Parts: sequence; structure tokens; C-alpha cells
Amino acid sequence: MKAPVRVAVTGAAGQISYSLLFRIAAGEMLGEDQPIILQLLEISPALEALNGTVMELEDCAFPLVSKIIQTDDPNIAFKDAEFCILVGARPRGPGMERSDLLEANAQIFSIQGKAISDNADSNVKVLVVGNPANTNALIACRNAPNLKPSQFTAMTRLDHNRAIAQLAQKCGYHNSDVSGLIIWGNHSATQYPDIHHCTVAGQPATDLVEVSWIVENFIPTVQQRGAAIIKARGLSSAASAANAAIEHMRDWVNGTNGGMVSMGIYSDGCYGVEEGLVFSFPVICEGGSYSVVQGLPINDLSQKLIKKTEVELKEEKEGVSALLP
Ligand code: NAX
Repeated sequence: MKAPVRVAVTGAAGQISYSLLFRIAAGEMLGEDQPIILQLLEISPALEALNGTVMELEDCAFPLVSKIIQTDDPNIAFKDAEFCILVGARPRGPGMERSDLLEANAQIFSIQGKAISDNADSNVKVLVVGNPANTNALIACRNAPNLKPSQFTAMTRLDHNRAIAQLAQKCGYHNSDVSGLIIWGNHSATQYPDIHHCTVAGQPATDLVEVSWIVENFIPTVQQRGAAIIKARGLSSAASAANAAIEHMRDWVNGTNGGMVSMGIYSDGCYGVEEGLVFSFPVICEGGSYSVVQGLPINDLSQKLIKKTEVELKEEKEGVSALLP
């Protein structure tokens, strides 16, 4: 049996974690031969609810779970962690402006970035799910001087999966027939789901659908999917978000076999995107790391939409500049 690895999850009493933790514990993220120690972080008022989730985890008697730690101290939660999934975030409350939300989360993610830097394993892989995910990841990264920016990522895999499902349905094929999809930019309504490099059962996606469908239907549907789920369910996406987090981490560790996926990563300036934003790019994962797929031709429509989401991320960054060392 392998030695257990430490997986830290924040917001562990919340609804995404209620799906995520059980799937991690079942081995779906790191494999069915990898024992784990779960290190769960919550704010103090939610520790009792967290204890309820932990009681249920215990009641599953998962063979892979060696130990479960529950805490409201980030320094304990991130101690020696090899994987940190930052789900917990401050939701928008009544009367809160977007800038207030950015600011409140910036406080949380600067503290957590520092705690990860001070305590986690030096090769830790960090995934930020809590919104605004890209800018939260940037703040955590900039507050983690002992780690490399490439160790911090933001989740756009849910958007990626949503886009695959929409395209497959439209073309009458299965999700697994779609490859080469890209989410560019921010996990927000400005994200750009791009099918120009996509194939569906080996055929170029752009041969199978009209441009008008892409612009008027596909892009807004993917951009607004989160809101549509809230409207239908009365709650935000949870199981699909947990699924995307599992896939993001699993692919980062195990690789994508040459396949392209979308990850929010620290921009090095490629594709003309400002360096130092956390921006979703097409990546290939191999050997425990990811690299951006370079040199894809970008048409005028794509260029315009990539710019738009970049502008939003620059504004978000500007809004939290005081917390960026
Ligand atoms: P919930 O409100 O159910 O759970 C969030 C949990 O985080 C709560 O239990 C809360 O006590 C905890 N928390 C708050 N501040 C914390 C802190 N400083 N340290 C530790 N825990 C803290 O939200 P849930 O539905 O689970 O969603 C969590 C986050 O994911 C939200 O920010 C949400 O907007 C975001 N999402 C991101 C997605 C993505 O694709 N990147 C998609 C799904 C989701 O909307």
C-alpha cells in the first residue's frame, strides 16, 4: 500500500464539498490505490456542520481514508498538504457590491495563500474553486512566496464540461466524441467557450454548426449556465462543480494523454494575454505538470472575446491590488 497523501479542502461543510469529499475519499481523484488524509477547513461557526459531514464520511468506512482532520486554522489545514482545493469563499450578501465581494474574498485568499506557502508540501498543487475563482487564485499565489505561480490554478473545468455537453447535444453525438474545446479567460459571464479547434467524431465542429448558433446560442448558454442552474434548482451547481474539481486534479496528476483541457493558470503572456493574470487557457497535462497548447490560430471573433474577458480580469486585479504583494 502507498503512503497516505494529505488533501486539504476548504469550505468543507458546504454543498460542493458534500459531493467532493466523498468522491475524493472513494479514490476518484488520486486513484483507488492511494490512501489519503483529509484536512478539512471551515470557519468557526460552521465547524458543527462540518462535524456532521465528517460523521457521514466515517459512516462510509472508506478503505482509503487514513485520517480526517477538522479545523478552523489554515495553518493546521494546509500542514504538509500535497493537494489543496480551496472551495470556501464568501458569498455575495444583501447590499454587497461586486467590489465588496472581491475585497472580502481577497482577505480570505491572501491569508490562505500565505498559510499554504508556510505549511504545505513544497510540490503542492492548488485548485481554487471559490468565486471569483481566477482572482482568488491570483491573490493566493501572490501571497505564497515559497511556491511557484504554476502551483496555483483556478477551476474552469466545469465551464469546459458544460460546453462539451452543449456541443455534443447540438451535433447529435456523445460527449466523448468532442475534443479540443477551450474555455478562455475568467470563470464568469465573460468567459469565452471556443469551438474553433474542436472536432466532433473527427469532424471540425465549425463544419457542423452555424456561426449564428455559436454566437447567439452556444456562447451565452455556456456563459449563463451557472445562473440557469440556480434558477432551476434554487441552489448553485454543486455535484457538477465537485466532478469538475476531481477531473481537474486527476488530469493534472495523471495527464491527459495528449488531450486538451481548460485550466485557469498564471499567464506568462502567451496569446497576448497580460502576464500575471490567472486566465483560462488550453493545456495538456503530462508527468504531473501542465503546459499551454501554443500556436493555435485565433480568428477575429475569438480575439475580440478573449480581449473582453481579459479586460474583466484586469479590472478585478486592479480592484484587489492592495492585497497583491
Ligand atoms: P456553500 O456556501 O454551500 O459552502 C461554502 C462553505 O465555505 C461554507 O460552509 C462556508 O462556511 C465556507 N467558508 C467560507 N469562508 C471560509 C473560509 N475563510 N475558510 C474556510 N471555509 C470558508 O457554497 P458552495 O456551493 O459549496 O460553493 C463554494 C464556492 O464555489 C462559491 O464561491 C461558489 O461561487 C463557487 N463555485 C465555483 C465554480 C467554478 O466553476 N469555479 C462553480 C460552482 C460554484 O458556483
